[in-house]
Amino acid sequence: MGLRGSKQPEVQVLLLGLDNAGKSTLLYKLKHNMCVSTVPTIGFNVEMLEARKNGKNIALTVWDVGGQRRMRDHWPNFQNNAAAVVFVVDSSDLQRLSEARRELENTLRSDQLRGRPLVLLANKQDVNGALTGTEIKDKFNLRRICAGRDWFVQPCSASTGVGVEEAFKKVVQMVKLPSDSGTVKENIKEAVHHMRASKH
Ligand SMILES: Nc1nc2c(ncn2[C@@H]2O[C@H](COP(=O)(O)OP(=O)(O)OP(=O)(O)O)[C@@H](O)[C@H]2O)c(=O)[nH]1
Ligand SMILES: [Mg+2]
Repeated sequence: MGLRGSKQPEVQVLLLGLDNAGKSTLLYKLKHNMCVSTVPTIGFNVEMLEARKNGKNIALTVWDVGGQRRMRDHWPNFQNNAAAVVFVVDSSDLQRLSEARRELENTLRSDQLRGRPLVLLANKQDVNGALTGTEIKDKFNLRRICAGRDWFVQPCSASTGVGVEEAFKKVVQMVKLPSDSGTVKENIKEAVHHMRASKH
């Protein structure tokens, strides 16, 4: 059972990317259809979103983990049970593209994420000079680094909402329903435990 006691299938989606990429903005746009003003995430945010897949209602638990360098050490703690990865890139921050690519490559090397689909969001398309989805795909060499998994690149703007719904639909389409992935409450407890433990 999930947080609300529902019996609908539940999948965990991991939202990753460098700090300032727009992950939290995207999460709240999806959840409330609002552009909320965010602060850098220390720790994580988690929200449940509902969708329909194969004629069933499903719940997507979306984990938005802080992207600052010191937060990235915690990313592996969230990979267990992740059915899909959404990696958000600030397409207008050309100086940090190689850093973003490195972090994505590291993430995709994880055994726990083997074969999990990837949706790469080329975010901040509303900013002048932002690279297109195709340019990001080529710069990240996605065809090579995503061998063995389904992947898709979606240009979007988490601020304006353009492309956000399409991204969500793509995640729902690509994700596989789990047989059993534990409960959200257990997973939150586990994530908090890992973060507390790492402070000592
Ligand atoms: N122009 C523009 N700004 C955006 C967009 N998405 C997010 N931002 C801005 O980028 C900044 C960072 O957004 P966040 O959503 O907090 O970034 P984050 O990825 O959650 O960052 P961390 O929590 O540090 O990992 C904020 O000022 C947002 O308003 C977008 O699509 N376009
Ligand atoms: Mg954030």
